[in-house]
Amino acid sequence: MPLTQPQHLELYYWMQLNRKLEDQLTLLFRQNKIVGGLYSSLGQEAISVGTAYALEKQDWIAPMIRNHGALLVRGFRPRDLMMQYMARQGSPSGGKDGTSHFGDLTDRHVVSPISMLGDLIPVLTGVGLAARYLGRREVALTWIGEGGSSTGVFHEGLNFAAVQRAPLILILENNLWAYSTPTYLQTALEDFADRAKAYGIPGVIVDGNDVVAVYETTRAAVERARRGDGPTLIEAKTFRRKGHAQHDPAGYVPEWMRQEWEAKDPVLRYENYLTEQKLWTETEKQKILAGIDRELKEELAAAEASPLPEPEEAARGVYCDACHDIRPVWKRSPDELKPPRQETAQWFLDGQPALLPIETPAPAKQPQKDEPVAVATNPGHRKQSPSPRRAGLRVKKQRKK
Ligand SMILES: Cc1ncc(C[n+]2csc(CCOP(=O)(O)OP(=O)(O)O)c2C)c(N)n1
Repeated sequence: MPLTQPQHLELYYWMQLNRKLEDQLTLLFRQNKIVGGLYSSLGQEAISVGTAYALEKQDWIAPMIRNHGALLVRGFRPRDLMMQYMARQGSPSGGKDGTSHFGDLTDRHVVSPISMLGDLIPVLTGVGLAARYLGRREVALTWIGEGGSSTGVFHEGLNFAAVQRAPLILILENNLWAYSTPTYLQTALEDFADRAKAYGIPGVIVDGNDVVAVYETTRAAVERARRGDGPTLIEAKTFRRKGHAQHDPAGYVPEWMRQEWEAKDPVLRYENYLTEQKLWTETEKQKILAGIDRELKEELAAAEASPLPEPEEAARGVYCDACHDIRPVWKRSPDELKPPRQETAQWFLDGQPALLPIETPAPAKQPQKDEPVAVATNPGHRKQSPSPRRAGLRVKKQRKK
């Protein structure tokens, strides 16, 4: 369904909130109020916002360091991020973490980031599969940089998601730099979307600086995943306009490249689009911008009012001392949800197979006299390779009786 006019304006609001919040966080960093690193998504706002906006409330995300916009779309407030970076008591992690390691499994369906690049892929695959086991049509989405796509777990995770037709969407943010490593030293591929071919899933390329294109591409992948047709890898082409984090001046990035991408700024581009398509007036634009400035002022005041945590807090929650309930919440009977004890699981929920049906290929027809016979008898091979010779199998003549 195409975006309505209010939805177009909402997208603009989220992109500007993402950008202006990060401007504010940069000021806090310069004032020495931020504990630890600060990562910027300048120039990548259309990806975080457009992808998260394509999801429904029941869906799941797991953000990475450049996905502040997605956290905002999912319902975290600017003060949550400000307090988190300033390690204040009121932050989602109670002041225990300086970056974005927090989530909300109950209401917002946000899985906390994992710093080890790629590890969120199998985790979110598991989240999607768990939803399917529970009979819920929920989609799981996570992001990875082009650098992170060279880890082993990226490939293991995506392969597993593909073969299980998990409702997973993986957004590969190709911002041309993984810390100081350019893409041409990262892979011999031209397009990272081509990684999908190895797993038999669609690999789609989208202009990551075009929020409407990002939204529409993600929406199509969401619908596909919800139908049960499996994962999609979306490569969003963009550029990292700042260094890896605040401490990195990124002197290794050529000036021409920086300038070229500044001209493609996603927020400016979207402003021009809204004007050309007559989707807003100057008054509406100014109202949105003034509202964001007001909102951020209030959010900052609330965040700064939160104290630092008590020192004793550091010792709490290191080991779980029954501090929280970690028992599973069974919405359905455990017997129904645990796989049955048998070698080949045929497990049904609501009349539908909970695991992918195991398709046993039909037995091969009896060979005629003098017809070559494939020695390798893996039925899977036979199913996919009509000609044993073409598939590289050893063939031998059947012995005459
Ligand atoms: C498995 C693993 N290796 C190395 C790192 C250290 N590290 C953190 S971010 C980063 C660069 C990531 O680049 P990319 O995936 O392209 O994402 P970007 O920072 O460009 O958004 C590296 C090497 C890590 N966190 N995990």
